[in-house]
Amino acid sequence: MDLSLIGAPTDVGASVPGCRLGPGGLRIAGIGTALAALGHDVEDVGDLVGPPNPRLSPVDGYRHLPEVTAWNIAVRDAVADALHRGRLPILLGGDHSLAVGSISAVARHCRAEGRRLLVVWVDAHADINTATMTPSGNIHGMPVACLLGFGPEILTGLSGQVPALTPADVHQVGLRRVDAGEKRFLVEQGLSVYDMRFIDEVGMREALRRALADVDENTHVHLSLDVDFVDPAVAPGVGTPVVGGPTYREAQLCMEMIADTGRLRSLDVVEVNPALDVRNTTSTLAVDLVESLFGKSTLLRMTPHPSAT
Ligand code: DIR
Ligand code: MN
Ligand code: MN
Ligand code: MN
Repeated sequence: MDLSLIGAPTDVGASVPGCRLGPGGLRIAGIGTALAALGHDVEDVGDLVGPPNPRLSPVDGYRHLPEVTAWNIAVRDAVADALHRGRLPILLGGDHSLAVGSISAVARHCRAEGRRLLVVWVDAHADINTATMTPSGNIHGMPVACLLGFGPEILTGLSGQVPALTPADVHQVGLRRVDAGEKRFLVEQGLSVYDMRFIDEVGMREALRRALADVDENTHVHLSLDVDFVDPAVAPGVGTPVVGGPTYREAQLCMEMIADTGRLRSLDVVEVNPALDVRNTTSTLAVDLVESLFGKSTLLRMTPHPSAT
């Protein structure tokens, strides 16, 4: 496949700084060479440019809304450009607020091409806060709400249509810290959520089997990978770690099952925080996961793997 790496070195959507260093950490961990070694054509468009992190308090429920907006417009346009050129965009974040711009570009692209979009959102958090529910004002806790049409117009409208997504388009996996308002809102909106309790009791395999059940030839799968999805024992370099996450192998199985669909067409890798990391462990883990997404497997195998059906 023809892949485009897009760096977005910012943490304006978070309150813990450091994920602005994510693109550098991921490149040093070898994301480009690893994908090229799997046989892909890899283009690195470099880092997008945007405003610095002013480290201010929230205003009307949003921290740094002008800065988050500027970064998201840059991300949307870069992702749209890659898709327009027939390439598969890989957003190197940066904080998770950037998924608003990334997925808005993908949603617009799918609308224009008549494709069905399915977003797999893997995260410790639901990221479905609104200005009135948020405990922090951090917009990286709000991208799902924005994409579903709940948020500031400047962000909800980035795809050219509000909402960019409907709840049926989103499947969340790995949740284990959901704020009180988010719990109600997830139910109200009817999102499909495979939380850690589900993964404990039923398993990662069944979570992904259900999340991917209606993927067909016309489906564009987008994976939004917040690295705090993985247990912090394995992925320590994140701003908001939550114990009790998937093991290395559970996370890999999730990636492998997405790869097996053959329909992954865009990706966000976000919330890698090298400033909090240990010897670039978290970027290295993220590269391992991305390798699985793009075809690395232990054994030679058919795609989809016969056991996946
Ligand atoms: C918390 C933390 N739910 C908030 N969110 C995220 O501030 O809204 N941390 N996404 O990564
Ligand atoms: Mn997130
Ligand atoms: Mn998270
Ligand atoms: Mn569905």
